[in-house]
Amino acid sequence: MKDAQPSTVYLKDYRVPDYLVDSTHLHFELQPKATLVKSQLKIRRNPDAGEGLPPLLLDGVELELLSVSIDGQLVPASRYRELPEGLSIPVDKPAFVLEIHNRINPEDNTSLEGLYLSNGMYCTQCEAEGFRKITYYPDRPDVMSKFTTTIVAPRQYPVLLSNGNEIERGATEDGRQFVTWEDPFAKPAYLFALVGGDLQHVEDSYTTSSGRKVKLQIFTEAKNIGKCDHAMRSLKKAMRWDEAVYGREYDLDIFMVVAVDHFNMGAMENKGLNIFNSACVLASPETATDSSFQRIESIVGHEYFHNWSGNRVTCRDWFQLSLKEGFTVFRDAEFSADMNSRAVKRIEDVSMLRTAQFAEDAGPMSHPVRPDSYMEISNFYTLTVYEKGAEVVRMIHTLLGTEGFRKGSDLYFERHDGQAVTCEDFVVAMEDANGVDLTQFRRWYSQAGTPVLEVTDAYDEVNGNYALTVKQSCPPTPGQEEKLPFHIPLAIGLLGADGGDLPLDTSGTRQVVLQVTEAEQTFNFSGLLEKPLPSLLRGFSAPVKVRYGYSTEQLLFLMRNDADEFNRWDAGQRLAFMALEQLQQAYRREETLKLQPQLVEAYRSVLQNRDLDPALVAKMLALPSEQTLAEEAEKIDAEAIIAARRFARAALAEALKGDLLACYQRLHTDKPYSPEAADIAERSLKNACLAYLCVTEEDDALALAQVQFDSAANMTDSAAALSALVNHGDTASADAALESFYQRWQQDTQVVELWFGLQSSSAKRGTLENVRALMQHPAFELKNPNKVRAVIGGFANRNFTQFHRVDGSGFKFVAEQTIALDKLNPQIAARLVLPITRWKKYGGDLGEKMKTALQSVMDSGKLSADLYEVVSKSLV
Ligand code: 0A1
Ligand code: ZN
Repeated sequence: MKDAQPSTVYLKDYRVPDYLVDSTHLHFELQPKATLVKSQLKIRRNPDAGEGLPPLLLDGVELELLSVSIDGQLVPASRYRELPEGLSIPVDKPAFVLEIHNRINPEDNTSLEGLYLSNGMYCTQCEAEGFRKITYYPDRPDVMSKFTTTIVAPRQYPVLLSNGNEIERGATEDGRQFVTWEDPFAKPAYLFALVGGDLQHVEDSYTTSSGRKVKLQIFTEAKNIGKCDHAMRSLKKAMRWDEAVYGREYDLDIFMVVAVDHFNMGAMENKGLNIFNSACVLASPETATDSSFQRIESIVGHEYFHNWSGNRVTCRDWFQLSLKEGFTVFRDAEFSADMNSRAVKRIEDVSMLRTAQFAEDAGPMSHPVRPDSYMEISNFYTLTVYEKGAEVVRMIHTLLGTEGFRKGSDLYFERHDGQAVTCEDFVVAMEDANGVDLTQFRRWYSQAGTPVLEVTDAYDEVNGNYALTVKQSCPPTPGQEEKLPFHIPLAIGLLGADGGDLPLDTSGTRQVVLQVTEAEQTFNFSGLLEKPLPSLLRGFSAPVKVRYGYSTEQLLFLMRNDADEFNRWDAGQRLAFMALEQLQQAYRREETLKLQPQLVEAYRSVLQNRDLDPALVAKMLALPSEQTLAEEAEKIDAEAIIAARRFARAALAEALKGDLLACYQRLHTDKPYSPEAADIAERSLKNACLAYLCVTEEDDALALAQVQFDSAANMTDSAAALSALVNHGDTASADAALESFYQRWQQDTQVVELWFGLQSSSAKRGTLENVRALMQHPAFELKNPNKVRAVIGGFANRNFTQFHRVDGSGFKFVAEQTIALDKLNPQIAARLVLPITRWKKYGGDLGEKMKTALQSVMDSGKLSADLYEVVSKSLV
């Protein structure tokens, strides 16, 4: 925690580094409370930085400095200055070797940045600015250096890992052992990693397209060694995919993955030594659900893909974070789409974007994909930088086509290999390779907010002309009152009365990407023999909101006929949204609630449609979440949202129970488990049916859940049944199921996390009282981010009903926990507080109560920079 008020860093202030580091030799002597770090840096004046020899400024936080030497000569303490955030050393020659010795305390490091201990295992997390918690260094991504690392440790840590290749190992005179690693690729400090522990590993190998044999290893604690196969399979698929789709090969002889229980994020792409949150790498059919299998595949892919998009070509400064993250999320999404159902993957990603990213973009922390200022960079690992950033890359892909995009990425990697570059460099490579001008498109990087497209149309029967008029606007965001028009690729088709796509030109094209570039623009189509129904924004071709006055009948028609599967789903969502709007209004007027019969019939025909991918059916049967409804609302009326959605779900369950049961029974077979896409799809539909059936709270339905719970041979079925019992069963059977589940799985960290999350996010079970009780459970640990996310995060983010209790107790609870957590782990505290920062979107009393809770965080005393930034920006 810093003493002065955190200061703001601006993109416009970027300057090249004064000094470069040609090589970095690190020497660690691991000890829980006093690890000794010796670093030897070959430093040289940066020729691009100007004249003279300014003092050398090194970043360093919470370090105990022992000594400083230059070219073998001890520098007296009176010569250098220790600053609150580092060290300033006078320089009198343009090139020299600097040696620094310092001590750190991994055991007391609960921030999980720098070097820390997790269940007795040493590990590091250096992105974004964690390396400065290890030793004094120019901790910025445009300083790239070749690292060698020696780790010395007592024998109880037999596994000692760092980046690159192992070049030496042996014993020290006092009986400890050491290992030396050398990474041949220059890299910024944020990609450094070290691991030391008593670990087991599984091993495999991969031969790259040019014939290089790469050793693949996944390290875990012994008890988890049986949970590595899926990650290993995913890794090999990712390596093959990157060769096939991007022509990118792996470049070292070894690739290692380590699973760690205490981790702030999902995983980290350290060069040759990826470190993963255990929950994002370990899986077995008995202990992990299908969605974790899929998540692991995508995260393993993501980290692996960073080897090129992030490591070989890295970021110049942290404002460029989306350069690596947006691009890599796009790459991992395409990888997942190729491995599984493309439409379903798109639906999942867009659902998340529409709820959480749109909400972020409309809230107090709204920022462009390339932010222009920050107080604490950790706060900018956001859905905007990652997911919207990926949408921006996807739009470039849409504009250039698959081949054009590949030409652009080839040029980008070739031109910038070994460099630290900017989002601008990425766009320029795309332009240069294709001879296009993306000047206006660049606004996606600099303007925040979600654009809105108002679409109207007119058909002229006499001459067969159809005119589609698109008006774009974008709401103001902090610091950006006015927005210039975006360049928006709008993919559309026009449906005829038979449900097929009409030809849009003489060549018979049936889908076009309209280039929306002006505030208002009309697109004309001629030769249409009938009035078409537009299918807009196919595949969600841009991260925007589209308004078009569809009638219920038109949406039903699109749901049945649209050639674009994504838009079939989307039509269903629009329809459900309209129905839920009506219910909310009726609720506010205290009228009797009644669900539109057309919606029920639409869901019935989806359920009966055996031609559709079952996973798509499952998605189409799901009503928009409460969070989605809240995001769409002008002002959030939590009570009406809860009542409307609960009523609609119950009415659908009641009306469709015959079909739901038939579908459930058809899909509930004793086929052995496999995590293949087709099987996952069937289980997802089956369990969606089970959940709906149990909404009726009828004995027969709950009995199905009980039988499935008692006999499930995989975690997907077991967790789905448990969830049905917890959310809809009577207290006694829910208690019994939860207890037996815990008894069976208490040794398994990942399953216990699931067990926590299932309760805290339950509208019925996850009352504040129960959530507080879960925090007293022996398996809960405030120092472990996964447990915090499962219990407190599950309540604040996924339990709309209990979190929004009218007495405001949910908000107060989140505020209290944020304050407590800030003392241990500022990054996690700054995320946990987010649900109570959106108070302006709530009307009246609830909004006031939320603001009061937020204010109490501000008034609680000295906050970390991370938390201060979020809270202060949300109170204005
Ligand atoms: N680069 C990682 C994300 C990451 C960022 C920060 C971390 O620690 C605070 C950890 C991981 C990724 O995109 O996977
Ligand atoms: Zn990433």
